[in-house]
Amino acid sequence: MNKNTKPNTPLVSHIYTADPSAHVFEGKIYIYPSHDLDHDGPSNVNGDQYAMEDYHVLSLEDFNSPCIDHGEALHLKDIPWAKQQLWAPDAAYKNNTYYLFFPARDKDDIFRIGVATSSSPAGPFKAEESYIPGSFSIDPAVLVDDNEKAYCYFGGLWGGQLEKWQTGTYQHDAEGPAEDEPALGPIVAELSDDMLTFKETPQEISIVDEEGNPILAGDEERRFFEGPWVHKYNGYYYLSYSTGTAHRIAYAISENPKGPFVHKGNILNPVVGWTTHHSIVQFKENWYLFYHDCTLSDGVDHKRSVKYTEIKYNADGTIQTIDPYK
Ligand code: FUB
Repeated sequence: MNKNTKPNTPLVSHIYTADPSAHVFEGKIYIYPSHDLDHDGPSNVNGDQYAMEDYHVLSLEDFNSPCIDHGEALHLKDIPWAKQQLWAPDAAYKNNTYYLFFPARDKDDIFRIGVATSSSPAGPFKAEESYIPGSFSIDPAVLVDDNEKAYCYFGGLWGGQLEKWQTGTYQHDAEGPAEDEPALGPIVAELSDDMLTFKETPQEISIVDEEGNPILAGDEERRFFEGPWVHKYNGYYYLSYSTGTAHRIAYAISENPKGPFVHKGNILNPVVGWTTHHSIVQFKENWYLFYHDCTLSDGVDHKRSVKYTEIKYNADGTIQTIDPYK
């Protein structure tokens, strides 16, 4: 338990946590982070240093309450199909069940997306025997829409392997598009009613500029890299994501959950550490950004800590950019 729930401060400091997906379940804020290992091994662009082996669920009664660590909710050894690297998860509630969606490398070293279930938002979660058929890459984020349709958004470049799926099958040596070609977008698939499979073939989302032109692969300030998140505000779908090499959380808006999404700007300026990853949730009247940085570890990229801060919308629906250190 950590008594410190001040904004822009690690929610917990007894373990390293990252990639927070926050939801309000049963009147409380539940946070589903990655659990970074405290190791001092080498780093590479493939992300092998992100060698996580389990998930812990955190919760807050409100922002005046301590953050509770509910302990281990799922371990790699209990996921029959997974070999390594439990990366950024998300959770959803439907059918009186809590679902944990998570990426991991399968026995062939290919990232897939799995699902596990629980009767409690805090877990423990029981993993399905196999990954979701037709799933690939990383960073699942699930939106259960007002009409109960559920959409799974996912995808990440480089170590997340999204470039390798441009033909619809895994191509080990495939690279991303040229700088003057449209960037790869995140992927979306509607989930089946039981939330355990995709109802349809996953499709790529288009992110365009205000003139309707696709954001190009060389446009590193705006192009999608990883960590998609979709929330709804005033009837519009907001897709937010990490730009990777430019280290920003950018966002784009659409009237349709599958896009195209029009790029609008940045929600979060760069944090300490290479990765940036977030979620957005409404709690009572206000909206909050959950994010991570590496200040607690003095800048070690794979030892991150989850934080939160409030976000503000302008009258036209745009979001004010946050500088995490001001
Ligand atoms: O935590 C491992 C990876 O780092 C996540 O899947 C990415 O979004 C990045 O935060």
